[in-house]
Amino acid sequence: MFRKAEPYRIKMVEPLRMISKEERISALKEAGYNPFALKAEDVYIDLLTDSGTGAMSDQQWSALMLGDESYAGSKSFYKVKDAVKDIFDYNYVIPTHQGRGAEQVLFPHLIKQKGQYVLGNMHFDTTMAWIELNGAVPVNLVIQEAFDTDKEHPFKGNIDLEQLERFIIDKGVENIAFINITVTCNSAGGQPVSMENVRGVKQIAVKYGIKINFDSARFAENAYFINQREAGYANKSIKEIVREMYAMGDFLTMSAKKDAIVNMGGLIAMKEDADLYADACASCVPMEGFVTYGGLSGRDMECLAVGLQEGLDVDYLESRIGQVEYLGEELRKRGISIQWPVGGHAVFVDAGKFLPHIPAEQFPAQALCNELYIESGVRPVEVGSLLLGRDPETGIQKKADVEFMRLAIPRRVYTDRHMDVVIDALAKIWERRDQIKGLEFTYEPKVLRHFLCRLKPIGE
Ligand code: P61
Repeated sequence: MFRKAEPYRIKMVEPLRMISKEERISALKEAGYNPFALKAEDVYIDLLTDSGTGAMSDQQWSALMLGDESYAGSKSFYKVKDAVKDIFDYNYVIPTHQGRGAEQVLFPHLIKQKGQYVLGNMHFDTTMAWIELNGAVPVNLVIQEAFDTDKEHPFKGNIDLEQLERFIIDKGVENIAFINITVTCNSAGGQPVSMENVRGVKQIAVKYGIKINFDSARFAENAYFINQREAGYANKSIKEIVREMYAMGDFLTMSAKKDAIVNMGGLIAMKEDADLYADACASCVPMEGFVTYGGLSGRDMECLAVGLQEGLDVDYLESRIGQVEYLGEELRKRGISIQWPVGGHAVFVDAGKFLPHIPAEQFPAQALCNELYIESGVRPVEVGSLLLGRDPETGIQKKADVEFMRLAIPRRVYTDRHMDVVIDALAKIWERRDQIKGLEFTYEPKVLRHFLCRLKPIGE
């Protein structure tokens, strides 16, 4: 198939340096076999995350100069508010410093009593943490197909509607705090949620009087997949699709560091709930800052207002998701299992299939991340049992449904030649995969351990 080139050209560059293999081996040892502890300058191609790592456009850099740094009522805030109204048709907007800031401010007002459930496709880890810190229980109800990486399904981020309704009936509607739909579903591999599925969730939500939040980090990529894969949407614009979807929700939280292509920022927005907005405003002031800046400078908000619109550009989305597809398809051609079809922001390699001799409690995906760094200086991230952690009651290591190594692609940053480096390196590792060893802890923090833990290869 003919693939167009990137719909932009490069005006500014940032040099990259590849240190020697010996230096990489010692850098990783020093980092306790945890790529989070590597110095970024020792990384050649950084695929740790697509969060806050995108390249801003000339329009965004120009907007930055217009930042209104007024403490209250900044002009830049009203530009963000207008963009949110235009794209999502939500009336109330609160900026936050990033996605977890939005969760921190909003969730206490949605969780009315301890022990309530928050139902969703798959909550991301910080989202799960803020649900739990507010005394509620996160429940993942993504469809089973999400866990079968080789299975073809266009919307592996969908919620299992039968399970959703059964859960509400079993536990009682008074015990459900809200429904949280994550678009795209990061933990399942950047997998999209279909419009039909959201319609189904909405029907159930209306039937039982439950509110819907959209965790909106990758809302534009999700809309692009609907445009590409769902019947009836091929001729609709990305914005029309976003509006149709968000009309079915009540509020949104957003890490703007992804699809809104800014290096820092987040949002809360409500469609029409003025009381909830007032409550969230009251929490925002002590937590994030005054309600017209919420942890962001005026210039940050200028870039955000522009980025929200740029993220909807269909040529950009085609090129971006085309690059993720290119990486995924080339790996598959070499026999490597990935979450298929590829998601929006990353290729998720099935490390359980790559390294079947390493059990979950020795973290096969983390072992593969480390091997890729040593081979090529590429830094991926583990999304498997290491990230999942232990059962808080029993202390037993939980086993992830799939041991993923995530190769997250920053927006507008790397070329396909960078992807070729990743492909060649993984193909080499594939040839000697049976020599790779599992890992054990030398230091294990209690909460969100994957950021700060230290490990060593078994037997060393
Ligand atoms: C990521 F290693 N994601 O994917 P904040 N919702 C969703 C997210 O994907 C998300 C947030 C909320 C990250 C950053 C990250 O253990 C990790 O702006 C669907 O990061 O606060 C963030 O948004 C939170 C990487 C987060 C991690 C936690 O790479």
